[in-house]
Amino acid sequence: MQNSIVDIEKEAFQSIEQAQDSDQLEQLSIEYLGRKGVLTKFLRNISSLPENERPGAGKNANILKGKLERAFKSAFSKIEAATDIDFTGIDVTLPGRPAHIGSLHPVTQVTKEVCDIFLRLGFDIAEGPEVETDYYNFEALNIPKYHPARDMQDTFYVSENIVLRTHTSPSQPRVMEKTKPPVRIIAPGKVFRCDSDITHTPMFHQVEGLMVDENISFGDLKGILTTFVHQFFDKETSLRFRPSFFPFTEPSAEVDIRCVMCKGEGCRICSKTGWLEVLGSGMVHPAVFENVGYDTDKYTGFAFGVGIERLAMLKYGIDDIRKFFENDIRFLRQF
Ligand code: 2NL
Repeated sequence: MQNSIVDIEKEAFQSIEQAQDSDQLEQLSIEYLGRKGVLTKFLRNISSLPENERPGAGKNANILKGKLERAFKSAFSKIEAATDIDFTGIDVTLPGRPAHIGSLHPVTQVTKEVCDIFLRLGFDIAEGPEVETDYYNFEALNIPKYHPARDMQDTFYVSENIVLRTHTSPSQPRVMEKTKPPVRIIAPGKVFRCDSDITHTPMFHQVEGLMVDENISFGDLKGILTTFVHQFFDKETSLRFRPSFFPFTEPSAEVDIRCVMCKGEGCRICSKTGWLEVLGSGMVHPAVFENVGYDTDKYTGFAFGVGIERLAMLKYGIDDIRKFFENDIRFLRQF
């Protein structure tokens, strides 16, 4: 009987070693450790041994039982690991899966393009908070208390004196308060208005610009904005400066460009006028300079604002502003 436990051990370990897969191992484990297994039978037969052999045989059989349990466990995990790295199913001659390379959102691309043009002209970038005080969003810019733009119908109010900025202009008095002229800055970013239809989304993007120094004239405004339009669209694009009104500039001018679609013939895009409105601009109102402590006898300046989505729509021929914010990958992949 003592011999036979040694035989069982030898045989079992040999079989475990030779097992090819987990099914064979499973079978073996039933054969040795199962209810009717070799080891179970051996333990049951112990009572038929001479009395003095019984304790030793029982102990040895139980030791072997533990050994086999551990051996099966490790053999199972070895086989499992080997099956995991089974390279036989891979056809190395197949072409690789293409990596989908993302791209910048068209609004981001156009913002960068506009900023790059002004950076080359010597402007710095000024950024400010999207949640702004009533003071910087309206008061500092000479927008009077009962101006329609301050209405709750048009502006998102966070509290009585805090709004979601309706333009990026507030970044500019923030800079002027801290910096003496000359100042040449552009303020890109998100702006918010209570408005939503084919041409308006409650959030959109703007770039505003400001240039302040001694002797800055309307001629500088025309020169800089003409350079900008020629670089952004093309050198052949004509511009038209049309009188307008903004509370923060005087005089003010709307800047139109020759229609990029019909070149002035008149089409759906330009409502048959041959012109497209692209920028608002003007000479900074002296009240704005007084608010930031600039000497209005010494300094003059011009400012302008441009909508990024509108520029992108004109450049790429996009007809609905809402496409920018639907996150439709088929639309975004085109840029
Ligand atoms: C538009 C009009 C404009 C400005 C923005 C500005 C900023 C300061 C002082 C004076 Cl700090 N003006 N910004 C001036 C004229 C027009 O934007 O139609 N934007 C899309």
